[in-house]
Amino acid sequence: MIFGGSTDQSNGITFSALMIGKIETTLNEQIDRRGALFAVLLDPDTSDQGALLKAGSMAVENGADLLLVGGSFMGNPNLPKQILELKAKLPVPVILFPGGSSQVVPGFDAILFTTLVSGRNPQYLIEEQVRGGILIKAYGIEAIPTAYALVNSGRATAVEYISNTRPIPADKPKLSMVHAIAAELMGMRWIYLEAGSGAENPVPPEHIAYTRKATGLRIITGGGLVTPEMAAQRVAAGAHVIVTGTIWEKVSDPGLVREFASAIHTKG
Ligand code: 1GP
Repeated sequence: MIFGGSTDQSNGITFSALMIGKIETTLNEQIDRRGALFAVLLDPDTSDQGALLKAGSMAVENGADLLLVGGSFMGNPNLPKQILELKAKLPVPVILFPGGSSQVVPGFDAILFTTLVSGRNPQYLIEEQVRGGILIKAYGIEAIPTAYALVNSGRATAVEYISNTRPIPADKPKLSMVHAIAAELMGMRWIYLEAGSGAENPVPPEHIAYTRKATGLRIITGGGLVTPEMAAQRVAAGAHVIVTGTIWEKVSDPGLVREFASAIHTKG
């Protein structure tokens, strides 16, 4: 079972926990093998039917290890069909990175089941999860329990505006660390340190380093990463997954994708 509980009654105690699914296991194995993984974020709202597949293929053929699909809004009725096409043609996990419960649609290999831990807005701490959880179970999508922490990137981002939350100050890396510790103790296994799509400044490496030192969480980071050097600095600080999105809407350069891949893959 991908999404289910396990029970153990050997001591007369019954417990139930979210098991690590197939996709999360694959990601963990790949991280061990490659050092860190390269994720490309695709915009689900592209009006051109073939654009998602074209962008995904360019990324994967040149070294991306996984595809994330998501945004603050999703209004594409053809998305489930396009996701199935992506999955059929590309040999990498296709993972939903939702901005809210209304974006949960079938077809994905897995979903980053996020909680906006840097905020204090109950809508993104529990409300969206209650609404989305039942759909995720019904569709049989593997959930990857992920803390989502927004770090100030200079100017207001769409996530900040939409979620009505304040980001963690950029010069306070220990604040990311304490949110990560809390998330780990709540049972989350991953944390996404986010500067926001198209951020002016990416998450400073110190936030990643403190989080890595204090927790066993897998660390994803993204937002404003536009050069392979920026990516390499975050991997050196301890990031396990680097996410890039906006850059590929501006530059469609297979050579640059390969440069990112080799900056991120420190092993293998
Ligand atoms: C956004 O972290 C991702 O959630 C990617 O950000 O679009 O700035 O690469 P960019």
